[in-house]
Amino acid sequence: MQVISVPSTPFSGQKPGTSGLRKKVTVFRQARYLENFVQAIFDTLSGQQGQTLVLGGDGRYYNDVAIQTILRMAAATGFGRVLVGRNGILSTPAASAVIRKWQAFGGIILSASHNSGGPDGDFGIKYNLGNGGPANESFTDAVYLRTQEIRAYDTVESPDIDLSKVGETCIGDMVVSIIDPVADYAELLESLFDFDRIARLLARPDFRMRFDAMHAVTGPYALEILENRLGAPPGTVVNCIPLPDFAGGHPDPNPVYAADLVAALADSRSGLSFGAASDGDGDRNMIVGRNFVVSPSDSLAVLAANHALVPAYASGLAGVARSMPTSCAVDRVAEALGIPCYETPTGWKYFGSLLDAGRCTLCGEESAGTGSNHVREKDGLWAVLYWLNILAVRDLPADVIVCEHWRRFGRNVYSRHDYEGIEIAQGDRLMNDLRARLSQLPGSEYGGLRIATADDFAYVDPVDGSRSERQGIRILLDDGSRAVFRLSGTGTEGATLRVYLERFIADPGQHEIPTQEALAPLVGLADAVARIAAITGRKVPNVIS
Ligand code: VG1
Ligand code: CO
Repeated sequence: MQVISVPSTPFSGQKPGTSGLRKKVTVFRQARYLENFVQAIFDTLSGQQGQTLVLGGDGRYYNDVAIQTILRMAAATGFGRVLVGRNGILSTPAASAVIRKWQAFGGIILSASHNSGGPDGDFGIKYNLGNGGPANESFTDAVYLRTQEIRAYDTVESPDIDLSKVGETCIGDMVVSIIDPVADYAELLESLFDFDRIARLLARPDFRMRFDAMHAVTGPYALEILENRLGAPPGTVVNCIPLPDFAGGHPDPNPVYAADLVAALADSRSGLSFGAASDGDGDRNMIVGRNFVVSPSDSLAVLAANHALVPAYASGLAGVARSMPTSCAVDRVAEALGIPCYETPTGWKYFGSLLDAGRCTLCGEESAGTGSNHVREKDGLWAVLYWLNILAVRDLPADVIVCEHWRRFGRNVYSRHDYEGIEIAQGDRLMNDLRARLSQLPGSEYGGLRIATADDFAYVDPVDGSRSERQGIRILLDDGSRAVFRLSGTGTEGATLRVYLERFIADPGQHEIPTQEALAPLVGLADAVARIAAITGRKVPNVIS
């Protein structure tokens, strides 16, 4: 088959962020935009000839078009086989599972995750390595450099492939295998948890759960696993049909965008005892008890503390890892278990080397991401099944389990305040000003709170020694409270300032204090120190999670 080299010129700004390249669909639809980026990935790889690539996405608008383009380019660069999810669908954790199971060379995942979709929404693309995890910073930096010097991309002439049926076809010498997107993943999850016990819980008349797929990719996965394999009553999975625009919603499982689910669990007439949701590409999870939203940081700590109840983890955890802004709740569990706890920059790509080296078993982020060494991505349904396994064994509601956890370990009261859509220049100015004043902050006082230390988080990977700078500004107070500031690396419009707030309360008598009330003095300090209102003009955040 003849490879056609199509002349091209670089686009500015094709720099992958926290999780791949994310832009508006209108940007991706420009001629040669996607092609340039894919060619830059293929140019950065070496040895892909004859190898297997995994390809799929969250089904959002433009997924189908992009898959056809990438298939032709994969044939041109010499891949021997591409495994594509039927209809171009693969959730992020499922893609990771497929890469690992079939020992693929790597994978391309098409998703902008929790960002909105549709013709005016967002699209995204990222490359995962043969371990099933997101490519590390040195790879994404190399891809970016390549996008800046690209002169042509390679493709072949070939009609679109029908992606709707499982089976094999060819583009030239390259085999295109269309696979069931759910099967390998469901089989893997079934091997980790006590499905019989979870099935018995789901059959109980006094236990009713709802899983909200938010019209995103987890619908078919949750239907197969929760309703078909575990026998949950029909209707347990809601909003289960993936739509290219997520029905106009924001597929981000937090109390703002999944407000319906939270409200249903707060209403005793619903009869629901447990709720869960996942995001656009199926790697995030929200866990909701009766009138109780579990903070993702607490969730990670609870999963770690209860590992002995879950078959795959019963023999012990090698260690745990959390991103720096995630609360220190899991650190306390690690200490009690006598295992290491690693603190990494934000983004799942930093967990890969720790997992590969066997240094940690569970990892998580405050942004509703939790996962383990079963894949190299965070995994929404995995977290839900882990919780169900715990509930089934302990026979207690989720809220009681969390409150008991606090009594044993103390409570790390935690919240993230997002200021979305501020001007890029304002975001940069705020961070630069703060960075410039870091050395003067220790010892200063705001509203009775005293700053002990302040720094800009840098990380040295303990396995490969690679260094990542400027990963978030941390302000630590005398009483152990923290405020962390960073700019989002996944947004597509303006800048988003994230302020992460944490305060430890040991006294069980104070554990019931509402989160925002407990954090109010710290919120005041964060605003004063970073001059948020003064620089951005915003007095309050627009998303609180
Ligand atoms: C956000 C989260 C981060 C997460 C990333 C990708 O990044 O804060 O914890 O890893 O999204 O998640 P940022 O740079 O916007 O803060 V997902 O579900 O988009 O793949
Ligand atoms: Co996601």
